Amino acid sequence: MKLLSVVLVLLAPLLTSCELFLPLDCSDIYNNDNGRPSGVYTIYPIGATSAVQVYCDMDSKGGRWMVFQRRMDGTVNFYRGWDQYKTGFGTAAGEYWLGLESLYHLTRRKKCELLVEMEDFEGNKAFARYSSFSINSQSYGYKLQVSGFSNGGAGDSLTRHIGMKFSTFDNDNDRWALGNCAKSHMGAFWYNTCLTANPNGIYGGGAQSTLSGVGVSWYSWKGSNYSLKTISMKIRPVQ
Ligand SMILES: [Ca+2]
Repeated sequence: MKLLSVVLVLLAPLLTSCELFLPLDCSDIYNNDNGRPSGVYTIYPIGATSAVQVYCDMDSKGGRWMVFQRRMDGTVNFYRGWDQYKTGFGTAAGEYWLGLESLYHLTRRKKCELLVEMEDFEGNKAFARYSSFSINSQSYGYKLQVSGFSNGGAGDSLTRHIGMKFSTFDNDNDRWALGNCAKSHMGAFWYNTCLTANPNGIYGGGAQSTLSGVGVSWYSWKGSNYSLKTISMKIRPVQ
């Protein structure tokens, strides 16, 4: 007991002088040092024990963006079940899904905006932006709330998904009574009956009829038969 007290007394100044910096998101990292480049950082979306690596985009449209979904080369399998979409998978330096639980906590604490950037195999780029983005807790099926669309050439493929719960092949919360959108479109998303966007679909090369309806798609830009080269979904607090 005496030894413990001595240790605590010795540690006390050390603990306070360290003043641990535990960023909640990429915006905290940027605001702490706005010279930090885009790249992989550790954030703590649900407190000190919730360390998770994410890709921070410090360049696009003012930076501070935290990527929660990214496809770029097809190296990660996105056809996964509920538990994986809840906790996240993939690697922050490449393709990944942050996880619905972290996303819920991040969008609950701060009012966030959403940027969806995409690229086709011909080198064309486009984006869609939404001034407000949040999701509800798991008990509400991580229901999607998004509004305030502005067009960066990609068009609006998310509005049809507003108010939808998240669905995976093993947890059908969509509005299609006769089937499971996650299964028929080989992805996981806030499916309605069923979709106008499938960012977590099967990665493939562009306009392939074999991937019709199951590819990585954003209908208002390239239609349902085109599987995009890249797509990323990123959020930041509204300042
Ligand atoms: Ca269904």
